[in-house]
Amino acid sequence: MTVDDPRLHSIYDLVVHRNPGEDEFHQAVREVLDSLGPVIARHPEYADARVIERICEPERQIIFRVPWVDDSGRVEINRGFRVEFNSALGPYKGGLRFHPSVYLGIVKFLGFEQVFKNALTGMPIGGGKGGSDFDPKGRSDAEVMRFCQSFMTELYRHIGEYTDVPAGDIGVGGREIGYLFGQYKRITNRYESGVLTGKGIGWGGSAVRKEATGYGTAFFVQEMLRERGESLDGKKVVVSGSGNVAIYAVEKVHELGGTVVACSDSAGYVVDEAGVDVALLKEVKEVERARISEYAERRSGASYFAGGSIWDVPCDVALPCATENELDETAARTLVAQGCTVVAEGANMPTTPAGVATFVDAGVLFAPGKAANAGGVATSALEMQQNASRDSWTHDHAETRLAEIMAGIHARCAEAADDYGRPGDYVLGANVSGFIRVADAMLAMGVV
Ligand code: NDP
Ligand code: 2IT
Repeated sequence: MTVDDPRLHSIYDLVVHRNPGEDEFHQAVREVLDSLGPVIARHPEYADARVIERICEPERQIIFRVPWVDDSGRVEINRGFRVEFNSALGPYKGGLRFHPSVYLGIVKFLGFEQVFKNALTGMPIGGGKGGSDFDPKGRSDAEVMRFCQSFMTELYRHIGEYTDVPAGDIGVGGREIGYLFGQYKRITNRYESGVLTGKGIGWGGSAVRKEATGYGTAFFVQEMLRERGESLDGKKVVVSGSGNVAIYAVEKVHELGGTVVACSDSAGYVVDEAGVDVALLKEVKEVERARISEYAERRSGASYFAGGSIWDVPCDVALPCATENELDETAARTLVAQGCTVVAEGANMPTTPAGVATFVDAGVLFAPGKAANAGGVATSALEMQQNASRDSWTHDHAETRLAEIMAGIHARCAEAADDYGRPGDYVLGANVSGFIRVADAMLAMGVV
């Protein structure tokens, strides 16, 4: 992959220079700039107004101290972040990640991706992301609550239903959103439902938000396969991770006729040729918050592999749903050699650039995260709609909307790829389509 246009090359060099050491951010920028050469050739007005340089610079970056007290009475100090990347299309929108690996470069890569992903949904949402290097693993509910309360004690002044609307990401699910919302409400004395998404269904949350990212990824795969006159029926699928996105990707793949034969966590993976038992997976991961090894212990016929690579398991369809750069060139070659023909990213940037190139060269149908995992944020936007109108939709209605939105995203990617002479190139299609929507709004609003 190359940033071939000299103007794009110099923008990329500037991003690297101005954001030293932020490797994941550089990678995310490069992946988008690699697609934009033909766009600025056709639309010089974007380059003239320096839209790309502006898009690469976050509108606002907030870094703050998060002090809290653990169960033993020890004072802990974490670092909190919120990067408000782009508000051309709507309030900043994007998740919060709590994981020890979080630093500014991770939050900026996620925020940057979010801008284009959110544009691709066709909904009125800008892009942002936040989080902390707090590690929720092994922490009690009371510790997680105190951490969330301290985090919100700073964050509340920066967010709002018309300003910035956080949600979940790695390490942030319904429990954390509950604690965060409770503290926001307490500090502001406002029951402002639309300030956070991923809330519980009984207090302002949307049906299907919890399931939406994983379901959406499966729907996107279905759309890609339909182009080839195929379906998920009878397909063998491998899903990495076993968190929110992975669990519901497994569930929907099964409903659509595929069989998920392996999933993982950061310690290892399980193979279950009979098909992953979703009820047991939910019990182990959502209820008990235990390790995936526990699944294999309780399920006859399943095996656990400590460490190793889940991508060694042969499959027709691979869905990386854990974290960034989890699928490298070696893994991509193994997948292709063993007959994998479809890859859709449930996670954000899980495939390395060399991995993506391997898939593209091999003619694999490859869906980038900003298209394939956009169902989560799209359903967050549906939650915002319901909150704004004080309404609450049924599960079936929300799921129908999600399926329509994923079909729309697929169509936008496919049309942009066709338009730019690269049919079937979902990477180009997603980047170009998302970029044009943001860039046109920025042009209309002047130099701001
Ligand atoms: P969860 O915290 O629910 O689950 C994360 C899963 O990925 C766990 O199985 C975890 O294993 C594994 N994982 C996390 N970090 C690593 C790592 N460094 N190495 C190996 N495995 C790891 O998060 P989500 O399911 O919500 O998020 C998964 C991915 O999907 C992320 O890339 C996220 O940005 C993306 N995403 C999430 C959306 C959402 O709505 N939640 C929407 C769109 C994208 P372990 O438990 O061992 O840490
Ligand atoms: O990466 C993502 O799109 C998310 N973590 C979901 C963001 C959201 O606002 O629902």
